[in-house]
Amino acid sequence: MKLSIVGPAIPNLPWQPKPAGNPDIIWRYDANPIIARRPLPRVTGIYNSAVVPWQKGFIGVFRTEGMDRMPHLHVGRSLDGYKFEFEPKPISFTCDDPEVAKHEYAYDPRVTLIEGVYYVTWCNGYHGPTIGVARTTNFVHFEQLENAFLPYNRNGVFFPRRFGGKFLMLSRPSDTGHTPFGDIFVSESPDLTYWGKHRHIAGRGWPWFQGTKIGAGPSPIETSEGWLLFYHAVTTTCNGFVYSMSAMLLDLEQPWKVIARCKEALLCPEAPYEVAGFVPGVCFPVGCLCDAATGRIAIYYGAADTVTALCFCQADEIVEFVKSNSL
Ligand code: BMA
Repeated sequence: MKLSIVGPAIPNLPWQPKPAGNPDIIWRYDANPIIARRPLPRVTGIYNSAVVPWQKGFIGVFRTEGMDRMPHLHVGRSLDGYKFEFEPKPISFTCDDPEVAKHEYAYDPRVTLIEGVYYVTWCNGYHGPTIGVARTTNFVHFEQLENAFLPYNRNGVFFPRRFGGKFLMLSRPSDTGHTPFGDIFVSESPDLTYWGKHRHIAGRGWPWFQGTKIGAGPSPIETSEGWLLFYHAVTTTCNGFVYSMSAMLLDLEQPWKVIARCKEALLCPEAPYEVAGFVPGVCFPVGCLCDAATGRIAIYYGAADTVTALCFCQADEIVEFVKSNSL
């Protein structure tokens, strides 16, 4: 299969080849975690965060968690994609409507470049979790737009292009708590204010690794075989939820149609930093860099709701694997 990818070449992508003899499709960076505990004064962890190419390096929106355990969003910058420096203060959004500007907390940000503008989506506390939306062109000024959906919703993720002039966003309707259910839907908007045409994409279910809930990870990657979507898949054990990572392929023009969906997890919590932390047993993919020239993919994921880690895969290998190991 000769796979082509729509997106930028990222020659300085963080990358480590798969170790010889490793049978996995996704492999971990050997110096994980890249963002360890206590990354800023009075911050207990940075995890579940998004990174994009920026000038000669990288920039991102990061989820911090303070000593009060409240999550906020901070800008972080990096030359090499491994080592980040963080703004000590949370992002201060400008917003025309004081009602929309009220937010109680912000977590799990995604960043998507659409037509030269960076859109940030996150889980926004507005009478319960919903999807906050903001845009920026410089990562200094952020304009907050309408919340995309009614509470309760999480894991709002834009597609990186419009479809017939409309924006498309993935999301996962939820509840106010830790949500023992969850499927992935897509919704469209002509103007980022009004959202509709909600379509079901994929549900939780068989087999067990995704029996409880699933949610979109980073923005889907456009490939000649379909949109490659990494997602978190949750199972319930006698000790609570366990979050793994898997992938599916969506139709290029009607992305609510699933072309193939992997029948197993591609990354399960097993490294020490994934199984020990504030919430043991969590691999939560949120940011992704894909070098269109080589098909190399680097995924930023939160580990154990405590630290940020990196893993890698090759686009053609993962697409082939998902297609030949589909449900
Ligand atoms: C989800 C979100 C994520 C978190 C995960 C595991 O509901 O809160 O931010 O990583 O639970 O605790």
